Amino acid sequence: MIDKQSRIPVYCQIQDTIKKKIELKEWGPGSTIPSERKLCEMFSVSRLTVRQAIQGLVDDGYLVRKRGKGTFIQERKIEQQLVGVTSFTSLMKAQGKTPKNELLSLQRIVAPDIVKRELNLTEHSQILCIKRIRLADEIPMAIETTFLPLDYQNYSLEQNIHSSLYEFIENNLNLKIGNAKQTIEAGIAGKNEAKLLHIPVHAPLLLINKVTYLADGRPFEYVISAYAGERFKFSLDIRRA
Ligand code: 16G
Repeated sequence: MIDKQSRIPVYCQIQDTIKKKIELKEWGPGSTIPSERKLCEMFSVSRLTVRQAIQGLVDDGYLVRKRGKGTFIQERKIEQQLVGVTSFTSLMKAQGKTPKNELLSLQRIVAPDIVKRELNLTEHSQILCIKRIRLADEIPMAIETTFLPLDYQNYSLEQNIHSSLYEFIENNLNLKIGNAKQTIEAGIAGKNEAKLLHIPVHAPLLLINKVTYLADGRPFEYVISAYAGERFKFSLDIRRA
């Protein structure tokens, strides 16, 4: 409990107590914290001290304020280690989450120039363009637009699109996925992304462009994704150059 004689400032002691509650999941991710009045009673301190403690925890990313709704425990971000080519489905399963897709559109289109270039396609090549929202435990993580050469259309991809694309490619088409190259950039959500990802307009996004190759070196997908920055992070181990 709070020791007012201690040399540790009272607001820091409150922060430590709250951090412990978050760590022990006494206060679970996504739930609201008690009202200011309750916190004042709980710690026998003034509103000013409670506010100072809460502000620090918001600044450090433990808590998040949602306008008109209150202050919430920040959800832990999902982390993707950039070590190997993984599918969204297997990444979520490995983290104990239930993956889900919402199909926004599936179209045959003439390949945009960048896709033609990256997938080594000829002029006027038609491709499959699949737009999906990728969810984990019903929470939208990313909007993913995948461009695939049309050879895949003959293999009932349309019927399988609600499950894993990588499983379909490896299991149904007997192809082996190899390596990938990708870029990650910062972005902000426009109206459409905000609506689809359930985040505020101007919230941070991680924008990824990726080309994935089969084990034999043929490029087989070009993917553009927008991940909700507040829910996702990428990590990698690096060595001294
Ligand atoms: C991941 C990949 C994406 C791939 C998808 C397949 C990244 C940044 N993106 O989201 O390129 O198309 O997984 O997922 O790694 P699926 O097999 O679950 O459909």
